[in-house]
Amino acid sequence: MTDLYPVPPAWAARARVDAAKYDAMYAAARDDGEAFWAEQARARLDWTTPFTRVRDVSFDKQDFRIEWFGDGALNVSANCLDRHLAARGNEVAILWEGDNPNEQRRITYRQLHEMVCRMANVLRSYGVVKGDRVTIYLPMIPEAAVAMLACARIGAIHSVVFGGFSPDAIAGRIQDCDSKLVITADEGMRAGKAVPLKANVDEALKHCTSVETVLVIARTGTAVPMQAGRDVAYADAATSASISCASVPMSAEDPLFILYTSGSTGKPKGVLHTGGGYLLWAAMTHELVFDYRQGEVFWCTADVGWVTGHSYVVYGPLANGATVLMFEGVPNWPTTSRMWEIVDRHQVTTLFTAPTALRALMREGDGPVTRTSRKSLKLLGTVGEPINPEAWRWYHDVVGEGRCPIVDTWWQTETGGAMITPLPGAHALKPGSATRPFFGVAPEIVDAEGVVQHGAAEGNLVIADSWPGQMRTVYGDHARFFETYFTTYPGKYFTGDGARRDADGDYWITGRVDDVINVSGHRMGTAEIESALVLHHKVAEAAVVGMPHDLKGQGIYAYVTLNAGVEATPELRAELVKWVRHEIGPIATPDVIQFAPGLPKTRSGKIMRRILRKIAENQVDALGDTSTLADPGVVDDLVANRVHAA
Ligand code: 6R9
Repeated sequence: MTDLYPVPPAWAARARVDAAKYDAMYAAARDDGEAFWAEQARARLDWTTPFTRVRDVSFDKQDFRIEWFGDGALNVSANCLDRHLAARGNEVAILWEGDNPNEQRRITYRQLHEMVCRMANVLRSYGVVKGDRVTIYLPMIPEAAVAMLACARIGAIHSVVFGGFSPDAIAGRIQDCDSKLVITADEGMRAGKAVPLKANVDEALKHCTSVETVLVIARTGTAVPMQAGRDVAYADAATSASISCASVPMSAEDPLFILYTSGSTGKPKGVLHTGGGYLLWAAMTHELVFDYRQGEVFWCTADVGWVTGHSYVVYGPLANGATVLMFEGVPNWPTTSRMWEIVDRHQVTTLFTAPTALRALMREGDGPVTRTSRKSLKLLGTVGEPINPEAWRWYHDVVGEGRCPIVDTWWQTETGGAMITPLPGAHALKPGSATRPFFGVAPEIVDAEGVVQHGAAEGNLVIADSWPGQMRTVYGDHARFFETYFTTYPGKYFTGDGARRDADGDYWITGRVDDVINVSGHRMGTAEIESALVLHHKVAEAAVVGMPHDLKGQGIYAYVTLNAGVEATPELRAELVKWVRHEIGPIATPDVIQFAPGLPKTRSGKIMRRILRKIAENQVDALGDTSTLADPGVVDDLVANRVHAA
């Protein structure tokens, strides 16, 4: 039997959306989407040119297009800043806490506006114009938000690269979109250790020809090598820059940003979002999913290098004039109470974090939590991976003392914002279920052939129609966009996730059904890790699959075939782990490397990952039919030499 946590009566009474209103709004968005979205877009955003067309969408190959509010114009930065100045200019936009708990900054909307205008002027002075790409490689400091909004202000397209990525990963992301300018910092700080951001950029740029300028923000103040003619200390450039900068009106369908994310094949793809529909989705979901009220302190722990940081640290909250908490450090440093101390220090009302962080903190016991107050909290949220019911209950009972509903938000880089999620005043909660679709979201469960399943069912999750926050293309490869998302089940957007719908109509996400693994809430393509491994001169072939992992959700299990004559040693195993960290970044660290003389292949040479997955999961009795393999004998060796994770 599933636990059911009904809507607390106080929430039903005060929330923006209660059960009846959810039903009415869901029906309105479904039955007359044009009117529903026109009203939302007018009410929530300021347009410099009002739109007359609401949507123009076809998921079919012949006339494939996705356009929302296409003849309207607006500026995203003006929507996040300028329009709040009159009423809320002196209220705090960003409350920042550094890695070091003694470092705090409070930035009002007026100050943020000035910082953004100044940086926008600096970007302009280095020749950045509308449509240019700017890569942002920064730690979690307010300047990361400033940089994003400065790009948006002048119509440049930002591509934020997570500060944990390696020089090679940065280089690939710069080359793919031909960035003209990079914004970075001397160093970042995490758990008391410096991260050499500028040095990583220097290394990356050895392989990039498009970059003309590198702006370096002084985070730690350490001296870093500066290349004459290319590198500029941001502080120097900013002193002479004006704090006023008119925002450029942009078509609603002009690109706002590119964010690279892993898929099942090839290199990470540049997910492209445009200004109008994306901002509407981020703002509306932020307000309604979290029932945000003016004056509350909203804390999303995601790094701005991920989509969650884009939508719920920067764009959604700032479009709503919210106060966001931005945290530079990690949840368990200097103490395992750090998260809860931050909640108390800044009177956080809403905490939005990832199951992997909760599992790690849960392991420390209740003490680090219960020695803090947490009275300010009213709502909790999770995102990034399925949450196991045990972690859900701990979050609910211990962190939230049973007072705070949990919104388990399912969505993707591609969707722009939350898609399937409870609304706290409307939906009874079930630990592990993302419950119901947001307004305008039409989820369907289909079988392998694409047949729509009704009632209680399990299968693949597709979305049958467009929503404003949907990605518009893969940067530079529109064919890949169509191919990746709209060909598996023609006429529908395929999420890559599996899901179950229970008899009440609630959705349970069961995880990826493609070759994407979810490590600590971070998406990794198995293909990316495989290509990193085979780059090593001793490796002939590699196959990577996910394995269950108590803390990370999924771990990385790599099968490696060495070149002839190379000896399989523990040293080589350690070297390969280091190699992958170096090629991609620490988040791609393999948990297990198993040396395999051969991989299970079909006669046509295709690796049968199903078998490799089962071995990694230690389900060696459930390997299924292996008779179609070219050499069934390899399986025995793989099973006999299975490596147990440390
Ligand atoms: C926002 C974000 C997307 C993938 C997605 C799914 C998994 C995200 C989830 C969840 C179960 C949730 N995922 N939220 N699975 N329950 N609440 O995480 O974007 O990095 O693109 O990852 O994450 O598998 O397909 P992204």
